[in-house]
Amino acid sequence: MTEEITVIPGDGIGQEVTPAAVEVLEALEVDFAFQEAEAGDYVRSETGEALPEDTYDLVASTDATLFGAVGETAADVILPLRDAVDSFVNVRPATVYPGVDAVRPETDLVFLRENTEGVYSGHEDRLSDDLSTLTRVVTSSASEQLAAFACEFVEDNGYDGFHVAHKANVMRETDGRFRDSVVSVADERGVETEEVLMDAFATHVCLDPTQFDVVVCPNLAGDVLSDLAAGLVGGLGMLPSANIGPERGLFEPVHGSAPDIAGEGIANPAATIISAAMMLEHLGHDEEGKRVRDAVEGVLEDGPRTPDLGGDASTADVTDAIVDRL
Ligand code: GGG
Repeated sequence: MTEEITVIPGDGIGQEVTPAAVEVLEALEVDFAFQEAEAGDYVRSETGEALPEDTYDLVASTDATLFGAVGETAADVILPLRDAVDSFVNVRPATVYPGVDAVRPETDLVFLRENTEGVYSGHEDRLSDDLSTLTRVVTSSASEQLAAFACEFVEDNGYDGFHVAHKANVMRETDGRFRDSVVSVADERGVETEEVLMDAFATHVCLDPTQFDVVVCPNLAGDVLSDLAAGLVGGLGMLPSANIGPERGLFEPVHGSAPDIAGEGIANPAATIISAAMMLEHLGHDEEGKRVRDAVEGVLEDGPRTPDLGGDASTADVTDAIVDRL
C-alpha cells in the first residue's frame, strides 16, 4: 500500500531538517508517495497568504503530513494545519537519548497538549490604542476528548496514570472546566490522575523530572512547558511531536524556524527524524519506526553531532550517518 505523505518544509531550518527526514524515510522499504507543499513566511511575502488553499487541501486528504517549521506566520499556518487533520492532541515526548549531554539525564516524560483551543484559538482584538484583549476558549468536549486519548495512552504504554497541569486557582472558569472535564473522564475510566499547578510544575520538573511521566496540559501551557523540558534533555533539537486526529496526523519538530542558524546547514535533524518515526508508527509501520529510532539513537551515541549537541557536524553529516545505519 502506498502511503501518501504531504511534506511542508516551511521556513528557516525547516528547509534543512525536513528534506533530511524525507531522505531517512526514502531509505526504508515502505512505499511512500511524497508531495511537497508550501507554507510559511516566505510564501506570504511572495503571495500575500502564508497557507495556500492547495496546501490545506493536501494536508486534509493525504495519509499524513511531515512539517518543518514556520516563523512569524505560526498562527496562520500551524493552527489551520492542525485543524486540517482535526488534531485534538499534540503528543510531545521529552526524553534523553544515550550520549546526549542533558541538564537532567533522568528526564523521560510525555506531554499531551490540548491542540484546538485555549488562548491559541485566535480570538484576539485591538479595542483601542491602549487596549488589546484575548478570549480564552475551553470546552468540556475538547477537554474530554483529550482525556479519553490520555487514558488510552497510559493504558497502552503501561503508565499508572497521568498528571493534569493547570492554573485553576487563578483561571477558575476556564482551567477549572479543563481540570474537571479531564479528571472526570479519567475517574470514569479508572485511570489515576494527580493535579499540579503549571507554575509549580515548571519548578518541580527542573528539580526532579522523575516525578512525572505523562502530563496533560492546556494548549499554551503544553507549548511552553515542553520547550522548558527540551532544555532538560539537550535542547529544542531533540523534541519531536505528533498532532493526532481521528483519521490522520501531522508530524513536526517542536522547534521553530531558528533564523539565527538558518542557511548554515548545521541544524540538528534529530527532532524531525524522530517525528518521522512517530509518523511511521502512527501509520502502522512500527518496525520501521523502531529502525529509525535505533539509527538516531546510535548516531547520537557515537556518531557525528551538530553544534547544539557540542559537535561540529553538519545536518547532512548526521543524516548520512543515520541513513548508513538503516
Ligand atoms: N515546528 C513547528 C514550528 O514552527 N513551531 C514554532 C511555533 O511557534 N509553534 C507553536 C505551536 O506549536 O503551537
